[in-house]
Amino acid sequence: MVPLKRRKVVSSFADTSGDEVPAKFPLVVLFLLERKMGASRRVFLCQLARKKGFQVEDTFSESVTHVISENNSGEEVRTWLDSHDRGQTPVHLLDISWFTESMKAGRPVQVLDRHKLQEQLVDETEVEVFSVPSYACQRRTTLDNHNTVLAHALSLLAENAELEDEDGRGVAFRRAAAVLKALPKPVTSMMQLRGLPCLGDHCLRVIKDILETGTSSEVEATKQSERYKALKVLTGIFGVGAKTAARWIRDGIHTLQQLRDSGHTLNRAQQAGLEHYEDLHQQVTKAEADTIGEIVERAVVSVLPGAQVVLTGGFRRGKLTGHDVDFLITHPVEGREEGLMPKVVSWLESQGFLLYQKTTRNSYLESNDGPARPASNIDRFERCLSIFKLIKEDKHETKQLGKLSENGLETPEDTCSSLTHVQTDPNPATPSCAKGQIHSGEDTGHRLWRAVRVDLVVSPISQFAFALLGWTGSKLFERELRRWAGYEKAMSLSSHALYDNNQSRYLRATSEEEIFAHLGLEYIPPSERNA
Ligand code: 8GT
Ligand code: MN
Repeated sequence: MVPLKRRKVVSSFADTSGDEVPAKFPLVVLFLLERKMGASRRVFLCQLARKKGFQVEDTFSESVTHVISENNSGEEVRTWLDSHDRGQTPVHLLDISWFTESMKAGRPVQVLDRHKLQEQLVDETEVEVFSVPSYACQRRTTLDNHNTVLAHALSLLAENAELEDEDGRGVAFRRAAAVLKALPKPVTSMMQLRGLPCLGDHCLRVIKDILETGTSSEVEATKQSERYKALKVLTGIFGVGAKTAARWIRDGIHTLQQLRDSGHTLNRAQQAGLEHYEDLHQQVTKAEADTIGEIVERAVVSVLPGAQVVLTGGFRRGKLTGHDVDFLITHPVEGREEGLMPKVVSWLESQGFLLYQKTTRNSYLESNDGPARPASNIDRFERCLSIFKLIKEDKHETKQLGKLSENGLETPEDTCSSLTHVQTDPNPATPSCAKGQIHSGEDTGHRLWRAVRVDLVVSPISQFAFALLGWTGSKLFERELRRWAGYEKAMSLSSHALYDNNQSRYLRATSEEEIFAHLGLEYIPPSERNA
């Protein structure tokens, strides 16, 4: 027997004329499951029960006390229930026999064992019910997980919500996907999910669909939808966000070609994004990230000896590929990093490494509202969003050319001079010639370079630990850290600092470990922040 909890007693209901009449049996609220019963039989039985003075709900709700089904197993009804209210609401799960006997008696008959659905066929003590902490920053999430299909499905719905500029829904799906990624085993039954955090009705429906049929109709429909495809293509252009893409779609633009033909004015970032579209959609490998790291390091130490470069983002979390490469730059002497970014950018530009760059100056030095409480979540470091020109390390071709140095790195000037006879591009190393002559439609197989998105951020050493934590990700892990800090600790965390509202002061930290300790969290290493 499923225990009945006290619930709000419905003491009246509307009769067919719409008038409120006192309920004959106020403690009994029926719900008839259409599954296997059929819609018309259900309508007939509901009318019959109402005529006899029973309260019958058309849709399942908290107030239902008796669920009646026909030809369903207890497990089937339980699964259905789980997908509706997380299976927490105690109700009688009854066979139609209880209903017919009650109709005959003109009152609810006593619930006997033979009326109850045999749902204990599955011994609940043998089903492993999962449990995970609520915040992603309290959990260890590695790159591998036991529920990739479910997590992918929910991530796709998250992506779709974000593409529709509905960030709240996006975060809800991301949180649910992260919970599934953190489970110790594959999910095989809805029962295992009871009591898990962040799994709302919508997510449970999707999971149930996949467990029962192998796919989710909603996910499949989303993937096929023209709007999703168009939003994905258009926001896939570097420099194009959800709002711009939606505007273009309203103008009838769904493809890159339609955008090119439309005559819409694109800003500099979008032009570069469109020009290098295909390259920027190729995953960046760890080897490529390391090569770029060596170049950035050369740039940084040549303009400021002693300065340090750290690979952050997904690669620091152990990912083998990424959509871009993120670096954090600092100098052990506070203040020496000031003005570093323009010099690094000039060096890289002079060497022909940049196809595009936009540098934002830092704003934390000028502001007076304190570094931990910026007006928005966007941080205020000196930052450079760029598109790098990376010489491909093709062993075959480089051997033929015989020009690469031992570590596979070569200055672009060398490449340029050595390649003039095999490329139509007279000077492929300079950004200007790349811009003029390379089109995104070009067969990249014949080119000896590729475009790669690279983000550079400069931080003073005093903020370095916070910046490192903030730029390592994942995005959800960061969001959860800030939520934890705010809701659980009355602190505010940013990529610049940690402010303790209780003590009205900033908490210093020189390592990520110290920040976790300030937050009262167990330290989670980067490779386990893949929420
Ligand atoms: P990827 O493989 O797709 O590149 O995956 P990723 O490296 O994890 O994602 P990303 O989009 O490159 O972001 C890397 C980290 O930088 C994330 O933790 C993200 O939260 C952080 N990040 C931004 N922009 C900003 C920003 O403006 N301020 C701060 N503090 N962090 C940011 O992407
Ligand atoms: Mn990244």
